[in-house]
Amino acid sequence: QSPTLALVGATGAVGTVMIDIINGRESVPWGEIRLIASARSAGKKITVRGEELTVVELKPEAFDGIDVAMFDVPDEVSAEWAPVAAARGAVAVDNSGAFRMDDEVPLVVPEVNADKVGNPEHYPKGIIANPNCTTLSMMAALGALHREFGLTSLVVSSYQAASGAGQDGIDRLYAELEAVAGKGLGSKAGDVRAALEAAGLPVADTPFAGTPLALNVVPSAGSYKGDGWFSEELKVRNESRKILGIPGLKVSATCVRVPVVTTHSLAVHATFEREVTVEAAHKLFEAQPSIVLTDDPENGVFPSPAEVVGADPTYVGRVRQALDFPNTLDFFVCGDNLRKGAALNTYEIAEQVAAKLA
Ligand code: 2RA
Repeated sequence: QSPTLALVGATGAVGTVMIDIINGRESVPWGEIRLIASARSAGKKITVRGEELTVVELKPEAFDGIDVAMFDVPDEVSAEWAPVAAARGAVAVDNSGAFRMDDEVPLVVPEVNADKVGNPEHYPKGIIANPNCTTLSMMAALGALHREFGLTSLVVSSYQAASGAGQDGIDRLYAELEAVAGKGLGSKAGDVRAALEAAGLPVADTPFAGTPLALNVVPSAGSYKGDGWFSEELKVRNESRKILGIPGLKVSATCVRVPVVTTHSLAVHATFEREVTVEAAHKLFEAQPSIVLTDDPENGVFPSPAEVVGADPTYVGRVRQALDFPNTLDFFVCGDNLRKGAALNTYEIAEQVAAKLA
């Protein structure tokens, strides 16, 4: 009998992309697919693979008969409900931050550590976690390089899209762009903020740390964690170490929000134990099906978010040998934060679990 799948958070921003991914698959391993959401969205009809499904309310019974339950909901909802799904016999694949650093919960990127999905002993709580989209965006590339050359340290700057802050982030960016367009702003400190205030868009209300995002960049992502660090930067450090299996990996990240709708970019400075060349890195990237190498800077060929959004692979370019650091490469990656960064990786984990159940 084919395994059954539940999608919790079916009507949210990532849940919607998830349904798009399921509908776009040539074939799926699933028998029943069940859509689950809060009471507010229960009763909605959504077409999945040609069949109109009714969204059911998030309740313990909603997990009865389910083999794999994907969660695309806020941390506190996952923290409460993923264990309920697991107790009812499902393997919960969770895209929230609730379990990522739990020692009994593997943090999985199939290209890097698919072995963690192979055996239920690896997920004793019945929960598998999906990484944060910022970390995820560089993992396929770093995993390939680490296997060959042994990663020892990582310095990362992110350029994160507004949709990382959810639908509110997208709506806010569009509203700000509309309010500032065609006014010749951006050459006097405070003029963008003043224009937003005048347009009835006070910056105090934004998901971007009380700072305009239009015509600007904002060096603040996630919540402030003390000692100068934001949560997003600590996630990059902790999650990279866990996924790559390098507990002592030296990592320093600066996470910055930019006025891009969807697709996170990262400038990566990675140092290895062994000598690494651009040619060898190119070969590894070309051999990795989930990476597209776009690296001909002289002719203007490099990844950029507006050209990558909506695509499944990670785009890698600007690969170069760091001039003053031995065994070190600098490169630039772009990945759709709602697809590989969230829905797609979660779905790929679910597919791998299904293959083991079959
Ligand atoms: C962000 N990484 O971009 C977060 C979303 N999970 O804000």
